[in-house]
Amino acid sequence: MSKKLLGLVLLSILLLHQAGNAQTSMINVYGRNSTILNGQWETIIDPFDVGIGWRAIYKDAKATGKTDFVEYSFEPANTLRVPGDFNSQLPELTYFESSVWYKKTFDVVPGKNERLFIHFGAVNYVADVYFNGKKLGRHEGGFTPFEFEVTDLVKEKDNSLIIRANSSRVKNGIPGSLFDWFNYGGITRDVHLVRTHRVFIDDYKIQLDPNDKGRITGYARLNSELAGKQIAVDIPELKIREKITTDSKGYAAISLKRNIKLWTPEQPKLYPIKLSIEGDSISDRIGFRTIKVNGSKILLNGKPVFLRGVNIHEEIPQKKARAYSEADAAVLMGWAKELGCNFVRLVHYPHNEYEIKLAEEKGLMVWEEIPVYQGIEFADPTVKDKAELMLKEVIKRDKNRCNVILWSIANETGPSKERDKTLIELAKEVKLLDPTRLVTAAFNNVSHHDGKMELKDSVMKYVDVIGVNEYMGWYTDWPSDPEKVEWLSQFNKPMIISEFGGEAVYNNKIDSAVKASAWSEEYMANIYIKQLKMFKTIPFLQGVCPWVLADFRSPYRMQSTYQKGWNRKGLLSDQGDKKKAWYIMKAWYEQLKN
Ligand code: GCB
Repeated sequence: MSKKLLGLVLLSILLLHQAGNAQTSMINVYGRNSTILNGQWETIIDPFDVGIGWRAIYKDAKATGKTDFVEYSFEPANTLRVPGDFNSQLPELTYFESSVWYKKTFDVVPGKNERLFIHFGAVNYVADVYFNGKKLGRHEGGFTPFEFEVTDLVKEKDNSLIIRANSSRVKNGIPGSLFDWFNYGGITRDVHLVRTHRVFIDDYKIQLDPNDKGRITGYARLNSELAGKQIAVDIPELKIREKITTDSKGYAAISLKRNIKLWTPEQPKLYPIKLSIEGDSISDRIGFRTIKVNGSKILLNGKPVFLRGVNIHEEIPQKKARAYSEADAAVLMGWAKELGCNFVRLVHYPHNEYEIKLAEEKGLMVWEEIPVYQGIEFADPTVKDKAELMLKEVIKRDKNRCNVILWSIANETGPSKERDKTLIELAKEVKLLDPTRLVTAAFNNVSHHDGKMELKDSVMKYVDVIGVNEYMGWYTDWPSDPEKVEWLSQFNKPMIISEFGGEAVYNNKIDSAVKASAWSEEYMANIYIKQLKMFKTIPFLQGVCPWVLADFRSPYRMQSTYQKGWNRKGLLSDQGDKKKAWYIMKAWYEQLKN
């Protein structure tokens, strides 16, 4: 074989092996014709990650007869639950950060003219997907959906779906290699087998016209560029039963005038809708609202709104596990409602759809964020591409959720040439992808001098709402008496205090307001009392989010007396007990409601 030919062969093998990196997936699998593939999946734990190399676990070898020698094979006795992080399912996996291989076998009888897709809600952090012996592709990023088509590969019996889920922290990953939360690995969200017609509605956007409260606007788009296809739009409660027709791009615009009851936190009205074309349909529940800024105000449906928020990690502390189900979402959003919130900051990565949807039902506005977090490697050019893809994935997924009002592009990143350039480009990208929502980022570099706090990071110019994380009374001293701290801004924009707080172990009574006896509930409560005093004086403050709803696990927090592997800044303990600071926050929020 000539050198050139050999080169081409090797390249094609490489491409085949890495083929089909997942693109953004179809939206709203929950509203489509699909079968859930959740359950117990066979697994092989692969600490040294040899399954992708010489052990070739993806080949799914089985020993036949007594003399055949296969070291790595799936066995029905070794299973883990999908969805669910693997760390919380076996004691030996508690701090495991490498590959677990999963296998699911299933039968499927495809209908005539049907297409089949395997859709993953999320796999943390890298997923390599194999189906009936063929590599379908790879997805990087632990918190966003992806899918692969399997129409031409399915058999009626014994389809084999194999996934390598690798949770190693990656220096140029998103997040990077250090972060303050638990690195739950595995197939952490639902897996669906989605059935569509040959031609189906891949994407749609239905919302209130930002400039006309009596008009619904948007579009529906087919998976292929087919002109002249009719799409029916049904919103029974508004007596809408319209037919729209696709153009040569497979795109059809929606514009309908109606008398619409708007979505608000107090009355979170959602309308059942259905989109259908011949052989295919998709259902959703959609709310209508506008969200804008005007000077330093945030306007919901044209009226100023103060965001009574709380930060939430996707974790159920009592279970020491990643939250993944409708029931888990009910726990987290139930707590936020009980606290008196109208807003939740879902940190520091896109959370599952159950949470976003339940928040929408309960009247909670949402800040969504991608894990561009602290020590991220901005100097590596692939980081920006990864961040951009992640933004595309989450915006595509959640753009019909009216409660999502803020897309956050970063949390606590120190200014540098590369960081500024990347964040400015990401902010612009969000505006292109979704001009109807607000872009934000959480900054922690407010400069302070002479008792004054001043917003002047150059990236702040490019966001609509400035998030500020400050830990006065905990990581930093108070610059002066709380009510005397003067906040200055070079920008005529709203600010949210996106984090504040301190740590306390529930029921730790070492009394006193001095730092030496920190970790007591009193000390933490005192920080809250002072913070609220300061908040009342900041003219451009339009919302606050205490850090954090509940104590959360973090291998970053191994202090051996109090933390023991937990970040203890929760308003709730790791068992869901209310600390003193909870009651202080709740009382203020109740007061703000009236
Ligand atoms: C922060 C980070 C958050 C941490 C928190 C803390 O500023 O944004 O992820 O967990 O502080 O507890 O230090």
